Amino acid sequence: MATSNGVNQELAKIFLEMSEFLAMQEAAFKPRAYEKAARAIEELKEDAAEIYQKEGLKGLEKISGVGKGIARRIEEFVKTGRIRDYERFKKEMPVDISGLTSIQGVGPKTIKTLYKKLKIKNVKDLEKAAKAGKLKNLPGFGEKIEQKILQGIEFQAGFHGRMNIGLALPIARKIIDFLKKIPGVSRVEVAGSLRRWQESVGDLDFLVISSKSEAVMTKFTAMPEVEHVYARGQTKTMVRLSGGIDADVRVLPPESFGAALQYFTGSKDHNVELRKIAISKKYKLNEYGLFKSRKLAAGRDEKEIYSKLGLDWMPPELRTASGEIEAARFHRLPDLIGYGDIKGDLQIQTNWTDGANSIEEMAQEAKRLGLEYIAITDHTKSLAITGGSDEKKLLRQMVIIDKINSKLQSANWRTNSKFKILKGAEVNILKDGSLDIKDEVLVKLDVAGAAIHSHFNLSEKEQTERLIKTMSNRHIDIIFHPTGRLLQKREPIKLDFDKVFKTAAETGTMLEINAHPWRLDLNGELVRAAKKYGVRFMINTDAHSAADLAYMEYGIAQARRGWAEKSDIVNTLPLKKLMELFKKPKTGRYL
Ligand code: DGT
Ligand code: CA
Ligand code: CA
Ligand code: ZN
Repeated sequence: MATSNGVNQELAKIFLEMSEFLAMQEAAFKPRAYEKAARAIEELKEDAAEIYQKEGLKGLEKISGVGKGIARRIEEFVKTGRIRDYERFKKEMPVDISGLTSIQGVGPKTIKTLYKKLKIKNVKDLEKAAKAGKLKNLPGFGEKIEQKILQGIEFQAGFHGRMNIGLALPIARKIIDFLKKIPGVSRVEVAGSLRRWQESVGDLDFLVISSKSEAVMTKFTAMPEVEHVYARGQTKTMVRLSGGIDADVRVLPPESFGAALQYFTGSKDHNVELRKIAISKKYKLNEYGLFKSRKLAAGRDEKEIYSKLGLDWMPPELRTASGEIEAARFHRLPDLIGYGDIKGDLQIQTNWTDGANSIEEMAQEAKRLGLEYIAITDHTKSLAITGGSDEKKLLRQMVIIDKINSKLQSANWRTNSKFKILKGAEVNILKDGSLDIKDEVLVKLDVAGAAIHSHFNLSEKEQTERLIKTMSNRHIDIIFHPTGRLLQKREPIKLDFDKVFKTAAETGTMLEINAHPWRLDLNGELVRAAKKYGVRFMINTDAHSAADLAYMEYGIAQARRGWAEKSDIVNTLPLKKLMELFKKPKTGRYL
């Protein structure tokens, strides 16, 4: 989880913007270096200023991704509160870089042209210019790009006010911990879309049992994160948090807590179906309880409410009004994969390409998290901006992984544990579905994943044929982040999912449930559709730093929203079983 460390956050933001400024100047390697440093500093557990005060420049250089030049800039920031190079950039081009780059199709070079030619500084200026038709005449632009930029702006506006789950969950957890410490509080839960693990949330809904409601409201509204208090009452208070999201707190008596938890977890549609069942059984159901002729029949416990209505209790991830109530009535709910069931992470980037940490560091953190294995899957050569591996570099990496594994083995023997690093790659899929790494090298990998990182705008037919061709390669074990979407930034590629899922099952290719909170790809809905074809999945974090390995839970949540059971997810297998599976020819892996 990212820390809320102020200096680190500020430095990370500056370095990220510097990387964009440097990219505008078409500096060859520098932008990537600044981006990596930004990522490493953002996820640093200690305060960069403290590191500098204790250990000086040497201490800063120990941070992965931080070299001499960047260390000196951190020093400058700690001493003077500013970085002159950054301020020079900002003066030359006073634009809202992070706002503008968040629009699909707008990169550093575009921003430079937009500013130089039209003085566009932010998304609002950009929208105005695009609507006035001023972009199409710029060098290298044209009608199509103007339309694409407008679409990108509209696409982003569609998310207005909703927050990605990867940002919302850490905030909610912090508030839960805070509320739990208030004297008199005996229980705290978050309900709503967050409890259902929806990919974005509109607001946070906290439910509290406390003997002293006044104290809860006073402490809650005085939290440093609270930016504005909309309304404050005895049982309900509504605020706006500095992260830009609203939060409600309700203080409840224990005898109706279960009813409130059920009601405020939703979804609305699920509740509507539930209420219909209640009415058919002559009950009345609301957030205070389940009543029969004014008498409370159930309320303290969520399970009790479902049970009185003749239903099995179901995890919140399933409550989407899409058949779960019917399944609960006939005791046919799936036995969902659990949050502790994953044994290994099979998509991990390292500092061999665009990751922040070394192979050893990633292994160490994975081991600490209790995993049994990881696969190193750095990008391949046609993704040049990441420094992707060619065949020679991949073979070199395999030798190094063997060495690290034999070191690990002796450590395993001493500590009576097991941990193994598998050799993998995230092979780039070319426009026609062929790959940028030769089969004779792919065959040497333990796990070969393939992914689309370019040509996102092909037609559905072309895109589907492209993926089918990749899946037909007998060395490709899995398709990573199959739709390529980036939440609030890039739409999924167009695919004929029936054909894709059918081919996955026929060829024995696994599909990824990418756990990165900005991807969640496949998402729950697609997982459920794919499962009907018998598709098997892997849940991976796509970690680009050691801290990212914690993203696994977001992927598990999507799997659960897709009704997936443990047996549907291949990386719930212990290492030995997984390797046995991968030794089989692909077509035998679904049997
Ligand atoms: P969000 O905040 O937009 O991400 O989505 P939710 O699901 O958290 O919705 P929210 O915060 O408006 O309300 C929390 C839950 O309260 C919702 O999931 C179901 C319940 N609820 C709210 N309003 C109604 C309503 O008018 N009818 C019913 N049946 N349930 C409601
Ligand atoms: Ca909500
Ligand atoms: Ca709400
Ligand atoms: Zn990728």
